[in-house]
Amino acid sequence: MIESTDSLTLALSKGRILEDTLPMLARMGVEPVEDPLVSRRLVFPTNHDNLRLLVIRATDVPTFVAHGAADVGIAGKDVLLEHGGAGLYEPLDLDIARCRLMVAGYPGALERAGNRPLRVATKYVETARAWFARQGRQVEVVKLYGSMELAPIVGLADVIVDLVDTGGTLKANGLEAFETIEHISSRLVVNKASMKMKHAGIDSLLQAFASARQAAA
Ligand code: PRT
Ligand code: MG
Repeated sequence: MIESTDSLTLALSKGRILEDTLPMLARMGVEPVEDPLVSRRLVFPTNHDNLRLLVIRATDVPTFVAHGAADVGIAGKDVLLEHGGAGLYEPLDLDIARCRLMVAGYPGALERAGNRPLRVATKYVETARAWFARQGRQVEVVKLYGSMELAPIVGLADVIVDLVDTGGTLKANGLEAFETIEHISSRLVVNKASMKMKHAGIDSLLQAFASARQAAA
């Protein structure tokens, strides 16, 4: 299915993106040498001599691709917004791992902060700053790497900016979602130099992903 002599490296991330990507790869006829869901390998040759997979942290995917350590990658729009996208093309929305990036907190938290700067806990520092700047609201951002939902509970922040899927995590912690910053799904990203130098290979990989996405719809 993927026909070209160009050697390609595809960066994937552990967790839910990998779980949603592996069935697409299977539909494309791509089989890793070992199951990435259980193996501790970081590099996976595949049944295609010219395609290998890297399995890395979600937030590292744009970095690997922008530097050319991988030609192509799959990353959440949340991660891409925060990275800024320099050095990357984003040619395809794979429509997997969907969720929303939202502002959330205890009911009434935005009003209760009054006119003082709003304290915002998030892993998405740049995206949150830009959002509140557009609203004309002053903020103090506290950077966290996980469990954002805990911040309002322990008084670390008035609100959080985090991903919401079912809303179950917010609800279980007595929090509610206020507004949607962005609808999120995972995107295929391509290194700008690779797009030129390995055009045939990347084009064939893109076509294969586009067909696999349609087959899933
Ligand atoms: O674990 P690590 O730090 O390496 O990375 P990670 O935790 O970001 O990885 P992973 O696999 O959890 O998420 C990777 C990507 O999946 C994100 O960048 C998003 O693009 C996408 N995604 C889709 C999500 C969710 N849905 C999601 N619901 N990522 C995280 N969540 C979390 C959310 O942060 C919150 O804690 O799930 C919780 C909310 O879910 P609900 O269903 O209770 O609302
Ligand atoms: Mg995680």
